Amino acid sequence: MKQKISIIGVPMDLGQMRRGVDMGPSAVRYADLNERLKNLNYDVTDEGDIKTEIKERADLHAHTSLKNLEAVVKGNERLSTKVREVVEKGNFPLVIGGDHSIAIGTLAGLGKRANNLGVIWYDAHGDLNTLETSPSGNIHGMPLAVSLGIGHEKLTNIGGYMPKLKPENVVIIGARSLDDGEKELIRNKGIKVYTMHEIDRLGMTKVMEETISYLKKRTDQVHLSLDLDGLDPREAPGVGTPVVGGISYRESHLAMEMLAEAEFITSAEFVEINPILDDSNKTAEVAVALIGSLLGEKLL
Ligand code: 6HN
Ligand code: MN
Ligand code: MN
Ligand code: MN
Repeated sequence: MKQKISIIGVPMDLGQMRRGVDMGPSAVRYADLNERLKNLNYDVTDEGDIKTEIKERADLHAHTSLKNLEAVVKGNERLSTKVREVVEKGNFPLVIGGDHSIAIGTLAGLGKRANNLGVIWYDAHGDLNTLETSPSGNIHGMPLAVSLGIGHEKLTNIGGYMPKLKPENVVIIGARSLDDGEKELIRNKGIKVYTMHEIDRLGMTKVMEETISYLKKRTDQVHLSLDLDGLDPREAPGVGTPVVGGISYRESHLAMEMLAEAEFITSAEFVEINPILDDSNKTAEVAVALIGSLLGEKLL
């Protein structure tokens, strides 16, 4: 029997300042996520959307320069509880965003159950900023640091414990835009990173082989946190912080297939899908295709 999948939508847009990313879960559902998974013979439950605050009522002028701190904390607490429930039922959590600040809640929900949680962070960015190093104050640039226990305590304590992750259990793939403070954190913590340079040099096959064997040695569960801006904006234009020179659709498809073959991923999230910035619904369609490959879709 195949594992049951629980889809969790998170219409969060308060981790950054562009409108529209809260419509990501709808765009992905519209691109037939459910049907795609049912065709793979999964038993799928759509858990609906996590309640998030709306921008007008958000605390834009909170006491810190972290934007919308209280509202981001609230949404992520709810998400964390939901993810924990889904994991306790034995289902595979498939979280659809929303901006990348939601990784804080997802990882908080997962980390309680895993002894040694691993993460693949597929992204143009490191998302390793803190209030001190952030150029924007946007929390979607901080979730990986927060999950390592670095950052504002209201964020690092979501789920009631910290840290959620060990730095040696993280692999970043696709990085091509890192702020100075993020570079320093990567060096100090010894976080494994495949920048676009390594992807170009080694090829995606080698990058994924190395990533899988690295994480297999040290973790008991592996979460995939896939930011659509990891892909090249020509192929995934519907994102709020595009960076040229990204991972191709083919490389991403291959990466997902290799993860499927290794039967390695125990939870996943697909984030930063913004249909307002998209070319038709292309980016959501790319996300659904990648989810299909990740969950075992094959041509023959
Ligand atoms: N994302 N490093 C920039 C910042 O504002 O901290 C961009 C972050 C983008 C975050 O795409 O998930
Ligand atoms: Mn990101
Ligand atoms: Mn990004
Ligand atoms: Mn293929």
